[in-house]
Formats: sequence, structure tokens, C-alpha cells
Amino acid sequence: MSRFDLIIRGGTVATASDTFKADVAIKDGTVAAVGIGLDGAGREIDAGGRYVLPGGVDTHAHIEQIASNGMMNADTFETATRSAAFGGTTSVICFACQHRGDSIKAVHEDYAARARRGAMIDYSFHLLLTDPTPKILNEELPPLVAEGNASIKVFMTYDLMNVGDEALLDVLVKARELGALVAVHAENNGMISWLGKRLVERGYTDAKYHAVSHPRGSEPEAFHRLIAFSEFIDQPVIIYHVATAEGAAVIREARGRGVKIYGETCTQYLFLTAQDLDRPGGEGAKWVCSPPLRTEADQEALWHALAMGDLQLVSSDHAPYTLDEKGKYADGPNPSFKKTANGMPGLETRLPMLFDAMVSKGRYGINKFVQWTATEPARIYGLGDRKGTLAIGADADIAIWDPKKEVTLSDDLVHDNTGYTPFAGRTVTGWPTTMLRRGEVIIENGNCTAEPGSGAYLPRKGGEAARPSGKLSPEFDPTRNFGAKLY
Ligand code: DUC
Ligand code: ZN
Ligand code: ZN
Repeated sequence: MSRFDLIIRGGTVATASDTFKADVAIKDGTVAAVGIGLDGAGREIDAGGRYVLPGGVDTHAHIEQIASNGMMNADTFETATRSAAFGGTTSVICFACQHRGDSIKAVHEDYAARARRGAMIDYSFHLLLTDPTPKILNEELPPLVAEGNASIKVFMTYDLMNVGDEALLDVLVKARELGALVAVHAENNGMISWLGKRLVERGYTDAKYHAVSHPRGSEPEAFHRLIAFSEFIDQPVIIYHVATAEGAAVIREARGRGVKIYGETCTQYLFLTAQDLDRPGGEGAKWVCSPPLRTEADQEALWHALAMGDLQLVSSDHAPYTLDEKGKYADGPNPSFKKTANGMPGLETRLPMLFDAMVSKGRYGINKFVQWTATEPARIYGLGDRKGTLAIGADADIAIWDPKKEVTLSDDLVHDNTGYTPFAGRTVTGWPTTMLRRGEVIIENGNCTAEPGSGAYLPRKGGEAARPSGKLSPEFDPTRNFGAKLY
């Protein structure tokens, strides 16, 4: 019997901290050895001239998700996870999305059944709550978190999704009790709703006005409020898809004061701007996402915020809609931005876009690339013991990148179900040519060999990121609140 199942020979291994030439040996789906001159495997892959990296971890993707208007998004677990694998990603955290009146237990069971049927990479769920009633919070949520769904997402905007201030406090205090991280879409609902109506009344309905309809100030306002709540309850939160310089500055200020919060940005906010929405006809609908695309100055501010550690990770916020009446054009070929499905595909292009900018063009380099796209997302969401790095004993989720391969992104190149990529026409250098998931080669020579349903469910505990800081606000501190016990 061979000592190892597989050796990846002669590549350049990179983690969030180191880059070195080594062989990587795999046994029973995990990394068994990293060294020079390893031998004794049934199979070898020659990785000479290529990078050997941990598979990407994308912690924000909407898969087979039903929107509040009943619209199913474009991807199934099979199509979304296949496209993720082609783009270098081997783990994904998506949503079990409750709509008002739904049981989150039933919703989770439904998403879990779909994922068991289709997923080709490993997956986990955030519990997305739009209706956090006492029954949901006290009866349904605790067993779901204990089973391994240790993150809760809420919205501060969207009329049918946002939870309002008091319910947000209810969610934070329950998450504190259960040890779950809270992830928040933080924009001011009133500002968006008010300006959206004003634009539509005056006939400004083209896609480009979507970018206007979310005032820049809606981000920092909501971030301030959310951070005040997070400090008040002493419950860490992660702020999703930070898109503005002002939003990033609010996070920096809070972290500078020692508040335990985290921030995510997404590929599109680093590479696209509001100008991309300004297309003739209805084409701009492809770039409608929330929060909207901003400016080049914001892109610079977001890169800087990542470099400073104010933001810790880059996700895709893959939110796929087809370019037809079932998706972006449900309101007709030139839809009002108010009636255009929010979101764009990105599971497959996240890593190639970032690799090109960070590794091929040299912006921050390969270790930061691994850190922001694999290691930190895994650590923050409680997957760090198995995913996001190349370490002995970790799952052998490995992306072998050809750093010289040039690819021009196009609509027919990507494997998701939307039929387009918002990055079409861009040429990137560097591509993940061979992918392993728990030691099994699933992408090779342009083919995916993973079976639908072969992705494994990843139970997660809240971990260090979700742990309260211990700095009690005066209202919760019995030494300062006349002895009241409020937790
Ligand atoms: N928020 C998301 O996080 N994803 C898609 C749309 C949205 O508003
Ligand atoms: Zn969001
Ligand atoms: Zn999202």
C-alpha cells in the first residue's frame, strides 16, 4: 500500500504567511506531508511552474435562493458550485433564507436537501432571518446554531427583508447567547426608499439611477447604528459588502477604538464602478447590485482598508439572475431599476480577478491573496481547522494555479446559469487549472469530474470571531446598572 494517495510535486506553495517550493502529499483527503523530495504515492501531479494554493473559501453566495418577490435565482447548487470549482473555490457558505412567516427550521431543511442533491464543493449555511419572532429566536434557532449553522444574517434595508432596530437588538442578544456571528447588510432603508421614489416619480428609471438611489451616506449611517448596537449588546458583527470609502472609515474608527467587528468587501466593488451601469437599452441591469457600484476612489479606499486590516476578506456575493423574463428582465427589456433583481454572478471570477490584480500585477502579492480569499474567511466563520490553508491535517482542498495562463473573460466562459459575467472583456493572467477537493481531483484539463451531491456539509461553530469582547456596556454591567441582570 502506498504511503500517500497523491503527491503534488515541485510547485510553489503559498499560504497567508509563506511562499516556498515544496511537494504536498495527500492521504485520506487531508494534507499528510509538505516537504522536499516526498515519495510513495499512487499518483503524482507535476506542479512545476505553478502555484499550489489552498482552495478558495467564498463566504457570501446566494445559491438556489428565493427572493422576497418569489423569484428563484438562476443557479442550482450544482451549477453554482461547479462554477465555483472552475474558478478556484472549494468551500462556500450560502444562505438558508427565511421570508416573513416562514419557519427557519423548514427553510433550512429545504436548502439543505437541495445542497445534498447538487453541491460539488463543500458548503455551509448562514441562517438569514427576516422575521425573528420569539418562537423563531427561542425555539427554532438554538438547535440550528448548535448543529453547526453558527452565523445569522439580517438586513437593515429592503422593505420586505429589513428587521428594524428592535428586532436587530433581539437578534444580537440571541446570537450572543448562542455563540453565533451576525452578518449584516447595512444600509439606511429610509434614505434608499425615499430617494428611489423621487427618482422614479421624475422618470429616472434606467439602471444607472440605481447607483444614485442608494445615497452614499446610507452606508455610514447604518454602519454607525449597527456598530452602536454591537457595542451595546457586546456581540461581534461582520458588515457585508462594504462599498464606500466612508463606510470603510466608520469601520476603521470603530476597530481603532477596540470594537470587535469585521468587514467584507466583494470583487465587484474593487473592479467595477457606477459607470458600468450606464449602458444603452436595458443592458445596465447586469450591473445592478446592492449596495451599488461606486467610484474608482472608493475602490482605492477599499484596497487600502483591506491592507490595513479594517476589512478582512473579499467574497463574491454571487447573486445570479438570468438575462430574461425569469431574472433581470422580469419587468421587460428595459426594466426600472426599482424592479430589477439585485445582484450579479461572481463565484467563478472572484479569484481570477483578484489573482490577476494581486499576484500577476503585484498589488499586495500572493500571501495577501490567500489571506483575503481563503484563510481569513475560513477563520472568521469557524472553518479554520479544516479549510483556508495548506497545513498538515487540513482538508486537501487545493488549487493549482498556472500564473502565466491568460484568459479573456467572456459570457460563454463561465459555468454558472446566468449566461453572463460582469467582467466580460477583461483579460486576466493566472488561472486555476487543477482543483482538488478533499484530495480528489475535481477539475483537470478543463473538465469537472465531481458528482452532484459529492460536496460535504460543513458544520461550523461560532469560534473566536463570534465571541463577545467582554467589554460590557454600562447598561448591561451589574456593577454600573444598579445590579440589574439583563443578559
Ligand atoms: N445583498 C446581498 O447581500 N446580496 C444580493 C443583494 C443584496 O442586497
Ligand atoms: Zn446584502
Ligand atoms: Zn449577498
